[in-house]
Amino acid sequence: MKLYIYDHCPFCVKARIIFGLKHVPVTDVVLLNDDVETPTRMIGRKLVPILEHDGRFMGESMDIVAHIDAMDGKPVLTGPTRPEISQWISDEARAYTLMLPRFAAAPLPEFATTAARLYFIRNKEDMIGPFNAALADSAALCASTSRALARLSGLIQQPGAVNGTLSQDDIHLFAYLRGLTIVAGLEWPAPVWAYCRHMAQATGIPLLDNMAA
Ligand SMILES: N[C@@H](CCC(=O)N[C@@H](CS)C(=O)NCC(=O)O)C(=O)O
Repeated sequence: MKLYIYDHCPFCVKARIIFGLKHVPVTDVVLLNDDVETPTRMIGRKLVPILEHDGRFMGESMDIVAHIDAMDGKPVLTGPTRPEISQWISDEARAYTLMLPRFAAAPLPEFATTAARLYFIRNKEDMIGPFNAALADSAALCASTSRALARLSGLIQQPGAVNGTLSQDDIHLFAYLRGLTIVAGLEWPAPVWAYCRHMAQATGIPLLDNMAA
C-alpha cells in the first residue's frame, strides 16, 4: 500500500495514525504541494491523503482510517467518542492561523521546490489572508490557544487515549495537536504534552517541535 500525503497536513496525519497504531506496513509518498496532476489522476481532484491499495485509489482521511481499522477484523478504535472533544477541536480551528504561516516556512518535503512552497502560500493566504498579518497576531492567538490547551488538559483521561480507550477522537485530536507543535511560545500543560509524546511514539509520527517557530 502507498499513502500519498503532505507531511504538514492534519488530514494526512489522521490516515497515518491508523497505520502506525496497527503496525500496518505502508509507504508514505510525499507529493510536492504544487503537483496537481498526480492526485487529480488518482481521485479526480487535488486533495490528499490518498491511499493506493491493489491498484485502487481511496481519498478521504476517515474513509481510509475506517478501511484500515476494519481490514484485519481486529479494530483498535473501539472506544466511545465524547462531544466535548469534537467541540474543543472545532472551537480551536482558529489556531490554523498560527500553524499555516509556520508550515509555509518549514523545511517540509512537500515544499522541496520554491514553486511548491509558493503554491501553498498563495493557496492558504487566499483562505486566511496575508501571512504577515497572521504572524503579527501571534502573541494574542498564542495566549488564547494556551488557555484552550489548559482546558483540554482536564479532558485528557490517559496519555494513550483521550477517552481512556482509543477512539476516533484520538485520530482528530492528535492530528490537530501534532500540527500545533510547530508553534513556538505555547504553554503546553503536562498532560497534553504527555498525550502528544505518547501518540507520536505509538504512531511513529514525529511531532514538529524541532522546527517550531
Ligand atoms: N475531507 C478531506 C480533506 C482533505 C484536505 O483538505 N486535504 C488538504 C491538505 S491538508 C488538501 O489536499 N488541500 C488541497 C491543497 O492543499 O491544494 C479528508 O478528510 O481527507
